[in-house]
Amino acid sequence: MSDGILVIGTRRYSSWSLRGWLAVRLAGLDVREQLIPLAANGQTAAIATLSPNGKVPYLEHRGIAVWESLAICEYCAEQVAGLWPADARARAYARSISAEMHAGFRALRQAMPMNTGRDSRPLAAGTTPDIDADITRIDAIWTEARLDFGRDGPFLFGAAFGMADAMFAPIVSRFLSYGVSPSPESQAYMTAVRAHPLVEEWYGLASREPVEWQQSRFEEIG
Ligand SMILES: N[C@@H](CCC(=O)N[C@@H](CS)C(=O)NCC(=O)O)C(=O)O
Repeated sequence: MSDGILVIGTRRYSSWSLRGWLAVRLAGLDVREQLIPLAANGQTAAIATLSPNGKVPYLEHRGIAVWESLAICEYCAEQVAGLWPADARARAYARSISAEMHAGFRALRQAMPMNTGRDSRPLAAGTTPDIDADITRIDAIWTEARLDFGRDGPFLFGAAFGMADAMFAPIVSRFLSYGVSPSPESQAYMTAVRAHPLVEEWYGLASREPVEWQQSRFEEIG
């Protein structure tokens, strides 16, 4: 018998689910996964009956309910040590960029929705100044974190893939599938994130989802 349940949406598209799922797996929580295919209108009725905010990811662990991906990351980081950096300055930076991710980059997220099955190609319509500003800021975050805190490994804070990496993993996915080419430092980071076993597992599971779950609003982006 497991300790609870993690509710997620279609793996191919649900970037917030990926963040919550990575957090839960990094913490090693023993929870059952319930996957609810996302509805084309963005208001999936079955999610509304389970999750307080009507969105995924949603976690119930030992009777405790947690929603919002960043809150799930914090809850998971309370369960095992090491998922935020040990050093206070690095930890403050990791939390700040994770909160910035949770709250922002709207132009990029809207124009380039996560689609793990998309063949890598730039947006046919090109980018806008707002999208470019998001890309520039993310590139700066990754580069600064890698150079300041991450020198002993391939991830933002070094050798261990942690909560900040979980928060940015869907951005890595977007950059890869929409042909975004940031700095060489950021590109090396993207390669490392994509190759992480948990990210690889997510992509593998996503690739085996029924084709009926695919949505034209995501698949037909040029
Ligand atoms: N701020 C929320 C965002 C969660 C979110 O928007 N999830 C989307 C899927 S990626 C969702 O559940 N949408 C409702 C739906 O598609 O029915 C979080 O961080 O968890």
